Amino acid sequence: MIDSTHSSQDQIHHICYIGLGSNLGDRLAYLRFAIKALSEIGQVRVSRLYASPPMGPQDQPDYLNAVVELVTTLSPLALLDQLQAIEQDAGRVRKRHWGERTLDLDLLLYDQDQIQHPRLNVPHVGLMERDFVVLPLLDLLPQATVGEVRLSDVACLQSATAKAVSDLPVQDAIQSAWFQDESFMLAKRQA
Ligand code: A4P
Ligand code: MG
Repeated sequence: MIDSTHSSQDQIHHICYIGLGSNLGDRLAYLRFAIKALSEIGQVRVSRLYASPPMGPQDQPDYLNAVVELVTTLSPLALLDQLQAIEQDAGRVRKRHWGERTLDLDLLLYDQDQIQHPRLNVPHVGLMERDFVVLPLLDLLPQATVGEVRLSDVACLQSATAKAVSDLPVQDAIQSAWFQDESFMLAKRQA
């Protein structure tokens, strides 16, 4: 499905997918902050923006979610360090499992690698069960397969509650804010 590529210096470029979530404070600003920070690590493409009710404790605000494709030379753990640093810079406080957060960055896929490490599991454990991850991932990779499974066939899509903000009627302001810098939104990766 996805494969690493080589630059002219033969430095390996890895194709990674990162799930973004926010449900505290200025959610859109936190997601845009994350995209800007990720674009400083490598080349990015960005999915549509989704609104989703919380998975987990229900006494928390709705989430905004998106997925970023990042092409980077970083190793998986070095990339995780960067993701956690960006979360910290966004004022992330860990209060409770699956609880509210200004910014959550999950490494969903790293090439086709399977990684089991005390700090990192890839593919991300919840990927196939979360419509708010699968839908934006499909924006970027419509033919995606993880292992033997086609993402467009996963069961969670049958009862999806996440909605593309562009499909919602009264979200014009948030939608235009998402697309105000179109240079990195769904742009084609340079060869
Ligand atoms: N870790 C292991 N594998 C990974 C990976 N692939 N990517 C470790 C990122 N981190 C990974 O994560 C806990 C530890 O997981 C990290 O220290 C890292 O070493 P965390 O972000 O500190 O804790 P968390 O996010 O509260 O826990 P968890 O289990 O990662 O929660 P999730 O899975 O991120 O879910 N509802 C909606 N609608 N939308 C959401 O985005 N997000 C969550 C959080 C809950 N409900 C949601 C949403
Ligand atoms: Mg997380």
